[in-house]
Amino acid sequence: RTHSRRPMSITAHSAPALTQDDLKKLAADKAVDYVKSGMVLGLGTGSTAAFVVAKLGELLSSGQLTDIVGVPTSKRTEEQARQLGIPLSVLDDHPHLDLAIDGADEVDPDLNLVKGRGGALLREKMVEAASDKFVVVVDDTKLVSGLGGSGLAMPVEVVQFCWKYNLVRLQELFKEEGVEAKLRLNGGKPYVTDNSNYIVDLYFKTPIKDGLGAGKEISALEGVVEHGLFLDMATSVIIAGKNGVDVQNK
Ligand code: ABF
Repeated sequence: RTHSRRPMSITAHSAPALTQDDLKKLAADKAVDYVKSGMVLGLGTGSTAAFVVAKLGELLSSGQLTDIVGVPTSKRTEEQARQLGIPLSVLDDHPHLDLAIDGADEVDPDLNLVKGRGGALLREKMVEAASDKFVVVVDDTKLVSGLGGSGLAMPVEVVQFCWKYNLVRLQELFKEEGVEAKLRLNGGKPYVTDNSNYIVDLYFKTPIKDGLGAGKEISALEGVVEHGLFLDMATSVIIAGKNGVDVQNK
């Protein structure tokens, strides 16, 4: 894998400190450089991906980009893209995408990801797996030495039917790691995904040792729809930090 560091002029000493949103926007702008007219594009979900979609809208309306088609990974992104006039499609009509750009919750040193804290993991995984290239945009707070190591959730989308049964089975699967499994809530009620499922968030006490094995075991449970481990999927990760933008390629 190649690695390139590109110092940015915005880090000049007189510049005010960059906010996390500034960093997200920097990563998003860099990712949009990968977009060419005529491409079929996977449109990610989340606050960083929203900057990408906004920029695409700008480039389309100024005529710097033409003929792109977006395949959104959530209803939220679909709505944003529609408002910006980005032509939209679905995997049924565009089963092969040139490029997908999306955020992530965690990025490990091998560019494996945890995604889905925004709740859109299923559509994200379907769209991103169908893309030739998958560019991830993050600020450097998302970097971890091992997935699940941030102490934050690793989401699993499950069917509503007997969700508690699956929550217990997920917790038992990682008993030795002392995982805590919690149903995701939204205003006191179960959070419902775009696909009408629930999400069980797994909280690991230590990083997941065998991501591939863990992913397979989770997927093997009947009633599990998808999990938030995105292994060996990212082709590039764009990381914005206060010292500049770092691009890591698989
Ligand atoms: C999507 O948005 C998700 O996979 C991930 O959960 C989240 C990241 O959001 P943000 O960019 O707002 O941190 O990419």
